[in-house]
Amino acid sequence: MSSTQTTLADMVTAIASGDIRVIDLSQTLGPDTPVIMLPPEIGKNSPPLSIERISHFDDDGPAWYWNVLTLGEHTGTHFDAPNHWISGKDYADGGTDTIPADRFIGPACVIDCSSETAADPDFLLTADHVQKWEKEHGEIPAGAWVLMRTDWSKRTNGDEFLNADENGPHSPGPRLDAVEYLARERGVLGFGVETVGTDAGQAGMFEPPFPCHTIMHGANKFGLASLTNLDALPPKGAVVIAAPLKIINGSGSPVRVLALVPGH
Ligand code: 23J
Ligand code: MN
Repeated sequence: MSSTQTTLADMVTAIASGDIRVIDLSQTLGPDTPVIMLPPEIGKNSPPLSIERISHFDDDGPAWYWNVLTLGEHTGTHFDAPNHWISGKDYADGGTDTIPADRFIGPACVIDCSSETAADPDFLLTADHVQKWEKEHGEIPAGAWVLMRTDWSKRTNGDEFLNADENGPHSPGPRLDAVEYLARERGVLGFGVETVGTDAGQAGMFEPPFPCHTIMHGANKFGLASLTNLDALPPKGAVVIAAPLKIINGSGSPVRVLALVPGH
């Protein structure tokens, strides 16, 4: 066997034995899944997911059960493609159907912001914070998923998850300098979060607005939103697989995100 064949064979053996564990980073997707709520003055909103039954072992289909889904591309645990944002709209490989499949797999760097976020729901991750992580764990490699752990996924109540008041939503996210550093100095694959979108709740009022979407997608990078179980990942050493549906010219899609981690 070639060494690559050995690597793959070892991998499936290790998954079967539990030496490599598979951690599901996806939330269950349903009609109650929280969807981002944009102020109507800035744009139209995405509806919640709805499920319509076609048949359930009945007159409409005696031996089969199936449903029709109606949902936005950016619902629940989902992937943001570069063409989702005006800054990334012209990449020939920037849609869900044109992104090369090898870009759906990458090493993960997990930055734990859970204590900061517990103290301040509007906490912003800075470039300085990222560099402190690098001093401890080593340089973020090119092509890495950078995942911001906030424990926000533990807010299982939709109102607490969106956390809006009269001034809009309050949830953590990255500051402009952090996303510039990750996209330009580190060449990451993308940025993933536990919150409803990759930008902070208040980011519509930042300059530029929605810096994570603007900078990451402008650099042909991806986003992952509404992740869970980031507290089960090591700071480095996990491999993340996040492959969106191959929607024609899609701007994103719900996705089953898997992390492979050392089991012992
Ligand atoms: C549309 C407009 C603003 C934002 C978003 C979508 C998302 O967060 C998203 O799901 O990509 S901030
Ligand atoms: Mn999105």
